[in-house]
Amino acid sequence: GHRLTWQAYHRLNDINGYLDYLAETYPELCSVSTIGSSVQGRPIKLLKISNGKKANKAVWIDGGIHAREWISPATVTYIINQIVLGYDNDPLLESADWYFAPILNPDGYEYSHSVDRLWRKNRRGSSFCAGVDLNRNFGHGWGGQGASSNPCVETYRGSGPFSEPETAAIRNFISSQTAVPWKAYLSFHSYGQYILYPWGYDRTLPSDYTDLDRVGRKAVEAIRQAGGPTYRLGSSGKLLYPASGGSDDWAKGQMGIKYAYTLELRDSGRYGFVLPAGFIQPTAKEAYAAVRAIVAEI
Ligand code: 0X9
Ligand code: ZN
Repeated sequence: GHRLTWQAYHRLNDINGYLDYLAETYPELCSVSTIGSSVQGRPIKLLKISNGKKANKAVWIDGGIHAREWISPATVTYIINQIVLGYDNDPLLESADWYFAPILNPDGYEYSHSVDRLWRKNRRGSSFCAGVDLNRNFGHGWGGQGASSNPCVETYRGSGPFSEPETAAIRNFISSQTAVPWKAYLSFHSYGQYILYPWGYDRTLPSDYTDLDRVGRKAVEAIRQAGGPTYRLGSSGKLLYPASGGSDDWAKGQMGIKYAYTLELRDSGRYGFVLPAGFIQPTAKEAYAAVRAIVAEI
């Protein structure tokens, strides 16, 4: 294992090597496991950061659901680094058990590095109309608006809910941890600078949306305090567009994790998905501020 730089976008093996490095270097605090395998057999790795205190709240953070959104895994690993280095003597960090899956779509991520920079889906199937949009494949309202039944489309939902090993891996892991008191589910995407909460499958709001809005406002404020741009806040279905089968809807609707958010990182369209590496550090820094603000409130 080895460290990362956050001055360049790293390949899957380097990111997985970084997780191994943390588990080797901080064995009391960090542990790595593999929660599943991709269509092409690549491991989906999970890093847990915990001091073992029973009263801790549990926070899930994932990245890399969409292959081309490289700022997402870069930001998630940056947040991991900040938490590990700052863990001792920071009551906010110590009050949580942290679960990180930085790259949920490893096949697509590698494909976007080696073949097609703008690849989005996983790598199900062969060259002709390959791939399932993993963020249309989760099982809450699967098959509804904003998801396609056509494999040739960028938002192809798959043959059924959790048909893909990548979405099944996270479903199996989170639903197996029945004793874990999940409080937040945070999924990092790009781009657009949004903090989104359920529902995404249509324009309705959850009954407790005022809580999600209040905590989301703290995150928006923290990003601005950290020197970042003003992120927009709202429900996915109303602020962005209705899109069914998303991970956030599943986390809230099926797993009962109250504070479920999708964070759309920088930028607002100048570079879009092809955000230059020089933006990794400012983007990740403001995202870490947002995570702290959310965890402080829940
Ligand atoms: O469309 C998506 O999957 C997300 N935007 S992205 O540009 N990263 O593809 C937004 C997902 C919001 N959540 C739900 N629709 N459930
Ligand atoms: Zn995305």
